[in-house]
Amino acid sequence: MSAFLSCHSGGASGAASAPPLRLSRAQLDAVPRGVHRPRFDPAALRPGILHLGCGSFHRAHQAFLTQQAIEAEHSAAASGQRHARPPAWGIVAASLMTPGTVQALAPQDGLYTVLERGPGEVRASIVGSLSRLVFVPDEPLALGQTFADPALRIVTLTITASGYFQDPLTGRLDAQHASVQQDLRLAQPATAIGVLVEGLRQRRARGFPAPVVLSCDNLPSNGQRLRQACIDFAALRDDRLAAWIAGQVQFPSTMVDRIVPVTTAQDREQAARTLGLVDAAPVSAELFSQWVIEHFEGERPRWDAVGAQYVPDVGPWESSKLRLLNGGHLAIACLGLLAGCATVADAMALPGFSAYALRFMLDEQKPTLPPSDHDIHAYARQLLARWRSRGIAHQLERVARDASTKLDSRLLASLRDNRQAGRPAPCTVLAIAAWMRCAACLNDAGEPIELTDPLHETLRRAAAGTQANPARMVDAFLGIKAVFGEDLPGNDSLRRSLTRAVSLLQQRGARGAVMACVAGTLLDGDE
Ligand code: CS2
Repeated sequence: MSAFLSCHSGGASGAASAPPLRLSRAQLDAVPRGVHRPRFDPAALRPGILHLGCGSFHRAHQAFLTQQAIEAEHSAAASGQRHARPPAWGIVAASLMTPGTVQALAPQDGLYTVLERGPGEVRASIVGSLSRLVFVPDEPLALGQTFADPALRIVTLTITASGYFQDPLTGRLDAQHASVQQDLRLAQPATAIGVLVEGLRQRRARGFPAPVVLSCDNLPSNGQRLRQACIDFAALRDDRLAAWIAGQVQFPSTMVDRIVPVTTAQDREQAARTLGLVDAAPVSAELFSQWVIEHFEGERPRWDAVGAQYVPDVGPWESSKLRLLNGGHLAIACLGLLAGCATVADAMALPGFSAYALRFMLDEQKPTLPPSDHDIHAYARQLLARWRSRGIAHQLERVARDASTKLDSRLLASLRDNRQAGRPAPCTVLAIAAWMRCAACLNDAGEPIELTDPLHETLRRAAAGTQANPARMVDAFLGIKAVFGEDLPGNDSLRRSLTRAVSLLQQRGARGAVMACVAGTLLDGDE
């Protein structure tokens, strides 16, 4: 596996004035020994997987583990045969909306560096599992060719919640969504769901078996959601296709976990120093990585040989990850942004934030988890250590991105459970109030916060003019049905709790409010 390294400088060419060369297959031999290189010939790798949404998370998680799985299988098969071909699990990595990653990776033959940051150490590995890169708008026919290859056996996706176009209240595809409507008019669809359904249509038309489709997004029951989105989309075109998808395509749910911050100029500099080559698209990640996959039938890379777990029901893993990790992240992000912090580690270093996060996880999220034998206390302690890790500069603005689509599964689902059980949840209420305050895009010191959100305009309108009046502000936000549904806006006790929390944030700032919450002076409901 990856070797530990100490960074060094210098270009591969050796000539002081020559510009450093770019990472590519031709330069692999020039990479220093301390850096892990693919243990197979990336040029000989034939594709077997299509990935939609080629962002940093995919490259630091599924593509990285797939490389290790290929190596595990290849070294077993190749012992004694020097020229054995690597198993056909190369990834066709497709970006649907932004060309940046594909453009950066193309001159590098798809190769890039993963910098795994642990306490006081960085491991560098070059990943060669991306066998083809596609920016879909530039190559509209490329994915058709991929689906037409019977060697395609698995499709994976990281498209975020907003890529599913699902009505949060019904869980069904929002057929009126402008992107869905546009896809229905196009011969070559542009959305991930449209592309996937079109690819499945072609498989059916050719009489090929359907690939297994694995959602790798942080959503509850992500496999079922993706299945429903595909069936609903297909039904808008052809009921028989919808029935075939329902009957023939497996959509196992998965839980994916690895903290992957946005790549920075420092990451690129570190990759260049380490490799002696320019890598325009390295990714930085924590050492921790987890992948839990629901059982399915069919071929797959040896993911289980490199740490992935197959289980009959992903539910317990998914709930604790969404509610403790992602919910905790969102709470820390909203409060940390108001407090003027840039990263998760910065926020976790503020007084009271660790105690707040622990209370949020153990007192408010843990009681809402499905029964399991998982050690949730150990999980929560491990999360605190992961969040405090100084090596990982995980931007709060990135965690809070698209927060309106994350609130439901990370904070509101447990809030509903807690209210039903009569359990107060002041930490959760404070996090939601902080999210409302963040929508005004100013922190406690009056400095700007940069947030992107599909409901940006709606949020801005709710925040406009209500800043001075917490009760009006809470009413304006609770009225957003796409976030709070039909039930929560009418809940007077919640309205009062949120109003108290917004007032507290106004008066004492996020730092003071967190301290008050930890001290037990922020009340929720009629406790
Ligand atoms: C984060 C996740 O941005 C977010 O919503 O909570 O990206 C988180 O870092 C990953 O899910 C960790 O596996």
